[in-house]
Amino acid sequence: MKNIVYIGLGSNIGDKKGRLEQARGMIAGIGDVKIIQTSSLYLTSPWGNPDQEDFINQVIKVSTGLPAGDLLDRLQQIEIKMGRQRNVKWGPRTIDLDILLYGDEVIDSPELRVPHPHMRERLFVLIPLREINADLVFPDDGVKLREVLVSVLDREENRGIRKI
Ligand code: PH2
Ligand code: MG
Ligand code: MG
Repeated sequence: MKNIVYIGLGSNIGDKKGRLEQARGMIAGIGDVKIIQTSSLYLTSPWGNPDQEDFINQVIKVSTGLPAGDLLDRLQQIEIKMGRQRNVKWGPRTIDLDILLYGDEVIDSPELRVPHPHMRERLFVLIPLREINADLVFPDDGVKLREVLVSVLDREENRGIRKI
């Protein structure tokens, strides 16, 4: 069975755009993963830790038969191959690949939480996701993406996100 999975991509070191392109190529190269749709690229202010460069973010939609844990392993292998160091929380990164949504599954394990626990607060996830699926409904609480976006947009004065 194939699942529809949304993956968030982010980079804020060096050739950010090139790294996202390389990461998409490597994701497409994972056996049993097919990229179905990609959002635009967005230049975004750093969230969580303001003392770092702006990010480039994107969301992609893939179809895969891999279980979530296996997909997570493969994405982490790509992060490592691309020179990702895990040190500073919310700090700079060459590449960050986050599973945002995995079909309708709700996962709460030490390795992986889906829906991604911070995605509802982050315009750099919500806006590209809306570009791909404006009718999306969160599988855990049944809230609509468009409703979440209205309240986050209401709250954020400095939106710090622009399409590039
Ligand atoms: N990722 C983080 C922390 N802060 N800020 C932006 N704008 N984009 C990100 O992808 C991002 C962040 C941790 O994963
Ligand atoms: Mg992240
Ligand atoms: Mg991550």
